[in-house]
Parts: sequence; structure tokens; C-alpha cells
Amino acid sequence: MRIDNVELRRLKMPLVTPFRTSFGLQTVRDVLLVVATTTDGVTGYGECVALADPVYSEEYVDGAERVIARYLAPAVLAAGAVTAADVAPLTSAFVGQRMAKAAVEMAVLDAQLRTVGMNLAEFLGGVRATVEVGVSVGITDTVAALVEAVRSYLDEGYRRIKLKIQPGFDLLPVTAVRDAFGPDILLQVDANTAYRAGDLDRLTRLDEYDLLLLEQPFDHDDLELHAELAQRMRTPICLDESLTSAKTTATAIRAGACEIANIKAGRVGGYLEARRMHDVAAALDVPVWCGGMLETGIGRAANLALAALPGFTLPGDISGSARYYREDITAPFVPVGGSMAVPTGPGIGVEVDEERVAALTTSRQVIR
Ligand code: SMG
Ligand code: MG
Repeated sequence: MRIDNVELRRLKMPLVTPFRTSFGLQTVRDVLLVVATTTDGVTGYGECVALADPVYSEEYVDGAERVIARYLAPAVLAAGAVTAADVAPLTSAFVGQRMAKAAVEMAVLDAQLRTVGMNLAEFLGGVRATVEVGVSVGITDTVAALVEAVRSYLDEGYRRIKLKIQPGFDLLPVTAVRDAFGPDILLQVDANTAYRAGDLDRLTRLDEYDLLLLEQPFDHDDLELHAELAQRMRTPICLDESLTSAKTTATAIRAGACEIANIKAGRVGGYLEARRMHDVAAALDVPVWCGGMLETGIGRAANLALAALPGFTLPGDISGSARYYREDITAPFVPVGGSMAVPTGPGIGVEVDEERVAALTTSRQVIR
């Protein structure tokens, strides 16, 4: 397979509800799609998970677009015959840029699988037709508003709730949600690196609430502090921002800093590395789950395929389209009884609504 051209499209998609994390408030998803077309005329889609600003990691969407246009796409286009497995070695001279690389690899992989009529979940080694999903609930102005938000998600059938926390919005909201909905709901929290060493004692008090896990309380490069907290807490410590590859995952697990792993293909450079990360975690007996980056239906389809792998034993941040967007750019994903069907079509398994994409597009460029 040869790639004839790579189109980069930027889309603006308003979020149904503004999403507040310890990083700040997000009201719009600034989407970057990578569309790879082969010389045989087959089109593959990739979605870049970089946010508008470099707050979750160093990458941001304007930068990712520039990196793909200037470095990654030309490397793939110049290579001649390629498969998805070639993308990482072809672009390894460029340091980091994992979200940009992941988007390019995903587009090539989708085109490759569509060419041969194979489904992504099947290709990755998925073992289930449906996966349990949860919802990530942002920080709210009041605890009462949070309880109402959680109530509406539970009414929609979600059985696992993740609360975003930060210093000043942690013990109280968690207590309120436990008091309102009892001990049976699956509850976990995510701090997105908002805490410091002086918060160890306060965080330890979260042990009272029977949480599934506590996600990324400290800086991405502070394995030592995560390991110390893991020693002191009964609640499992889960890492997200810290895990940038299968290798750093193994290091974090061996350091005692990571008892559960959040896997996001974009954060680790693509679905192929995400599968290796899954394999490493399984070998070291660490459960994994699929994280989310407010993806459109394109990224969501691929995440469902990844979450079909055997080690994904915890519900992922893969909510229904309606949690994010009034209108998605694929047929809407709808959870049923807290689970979602893994797409079964060729490639990522779903068709992209090109008219809808065109209507939302703010800019495009084609690299040949
Ligand atoms: O896609 O449902 C989703 C969002 C899940 O909370 C979510 N993602 O740290 O896990 C995380 C965050 C990263 C994005 S913050 C804007
Ligand atoms: Mg997280």
C-alpha cells in the first residue's frame, strides 16, 4: 500500500456540557483529523487527541498539525510502500510528538485494514463484542450541581462514574456522591496532576470512599511520590499522564507507582504501542482501562476496538456521543445498560459522515 496524499482537517465541535478539569474549562473540541488516501483510492481516518492548549501534555493541536504537515506526513509519503507498523520507525527521528504520530498511524492503519476488509478490533486481538463504559464528570460550581450531573448519567445507564478532583474540590464532592448514590456505584477520581507532596495526608483520606482507583494525583514525572502514596493507600493508584510508552509503563509498575493503567493510544504514539502497553501491563498483572480525550465518533470507534482486548477489565472513559456532541461525525454511539458495542466494519468499523465533517471544517490542507 502506498499513501498518495494526507489531508489535515480542523473542525470546531461545541461540547454539549462545558468540561472543567484541574487544567481549566473546555467548551469546544478543536478537532484535527488526518485523512490518508492510498494510491488505490482507499481512505483512512485518524483523529489527533491533542487539546487546544498544551495543558495535558506538551502537545497542542496547532503544533500537532504543523508537525504532521512538515515532518510526519512527508516521511510517510516519501517511504513508498507502507503499513501502519512502518509509521513509528519512519518518524522516530522526530522526538516526542506522540499524539501527532498516533493520528498519522491511525489513518494509515484504517486505510490498510479497509484495503483488506479487516476490522480493527479483530486486527488488535479483541475478545469481546461489547465493552463496559463509564463517564468522566467535570468539576462543577457546586457540589449539588455535581450530584445532579451524576444522577443524570446514572439514569442513562452508566454504572461507572469518574469525578474530576483538584485541591478544594475533592473530599466534599466524593462524600456527596457516595451519600447520594450509595456504595454500589463504581466510583473513581482523576486529579490530572493537581496535587503536591504536601497533600499526601489529605489524599489518603480518600480511602474512606471505596474508590475503584485514584488517577494521576501528581506530576507526570514524579513516580516516587506516586509510589509513596500507593504504599500509604488502600485505593489503587492509576497513572495516565505519566505513561508515555510500554516501556515507561513497565518502569512505573516496577517502581510501585502504578497499580492500574489508563491506556490512551494518542498518549503513547498509537494503537500499536497501546497494544504493547496492554501486553506489558497484563504480563505484570496490572489491570488496564481505556482513557478518553473527548474524541469524535472516529476516535471513539477505535477506542472501543482497543478496549475489546482481554486486559481491559475496567470500564473505560468511552461515553456515548450524546455525552460530548449534539451531532457526531459518525452514526451516534449509544451505550446500552452501561455497555457499548465494538464496531465490526472494516478498519475503525464505522463510516464517517463526510457532509457533516465538511460543514464543521474550519480549515484544511493537503500534503502530497
Ligand atoms: O473522553 O470522556 C472523555 C474524557 C475523559 O476525563 C477524561 N479525560 O485525564 O483522563 C483524563 C481526561 C483528559 C482530558 S481533560 C480535558
Ligand atoms: Mg486522566
